[in-house]
Amino acid sequence: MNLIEDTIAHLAEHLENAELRHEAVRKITDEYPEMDWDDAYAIQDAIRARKTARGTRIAGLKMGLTSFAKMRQMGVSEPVYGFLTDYGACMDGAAIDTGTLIHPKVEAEIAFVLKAPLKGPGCHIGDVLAATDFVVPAVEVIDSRYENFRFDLKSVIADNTSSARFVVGGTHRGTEGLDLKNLGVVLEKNGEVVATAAGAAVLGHPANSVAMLANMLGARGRELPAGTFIMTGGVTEAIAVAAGDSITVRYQHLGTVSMRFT
Ligand code: OOG
Ligand code: MG
Repeated sequence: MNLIEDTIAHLAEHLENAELRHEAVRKITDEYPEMDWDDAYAIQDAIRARKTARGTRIAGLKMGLTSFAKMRQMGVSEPVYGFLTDYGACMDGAAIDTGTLIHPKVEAEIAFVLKAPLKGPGCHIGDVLAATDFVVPAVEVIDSRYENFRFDLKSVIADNTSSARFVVGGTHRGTEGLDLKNLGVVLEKNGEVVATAAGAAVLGHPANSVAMLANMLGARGRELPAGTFIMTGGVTEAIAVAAGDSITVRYQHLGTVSMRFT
């Protein structure tokens, strides 16, 4: 760690205020270039602590930048993780108010719910499949608190990996007999197909994303408890949305997830 406790607390307040006021700020590494990975996750943890102290419940965890499409889009090279909040959860078909967001984008994702805990290091795809209760389609609405979504990895980790809203829909299924690698995903904006992908876009298989999360948390002495809801990361690049847009994502074997923006 290179930042002192006061600076971590100050940056957590700064970034959380940007979220709550829906006002973009400059990426924090501009002012604190010495910030390291532990500092970045410490700021994210401090934002989480601010929220839980106010009564917010943590709804799950998310991996981000797990696909080449996303890494290319954002110009970064490694996955990151963050948390999901209860107030971020939206119903399938929901109207999402863009007035509470800065510059939202949507991402088609495959989410996992665990029936057994997972703890890294050494967690692999087999452990994940054995510990999975079911998978369910989900769309993440990301909203970087940084101007023009311009950030580096440390800044985006501190900003809770742009987490804002998420919509769970479709049908849930066990992984038995479900080919998650070849599972097709079609993203439509206002009735037009704007992105397509298969599950393998995420680290070769979306379960690898959960394994990587368990290993990243394991390195920090944490585990994934049974029952955890995990979003594995966008299978395509993120698609910008504005008031008036409607989004439908069709998942092979898992149904559809829809929302509109007002
Ligand atoms: C960071 C969050 C990326 C994903 O699914 O890849 C993410 C960002 O691109 O703003 O959630
Ligand atoms: Mg995402």
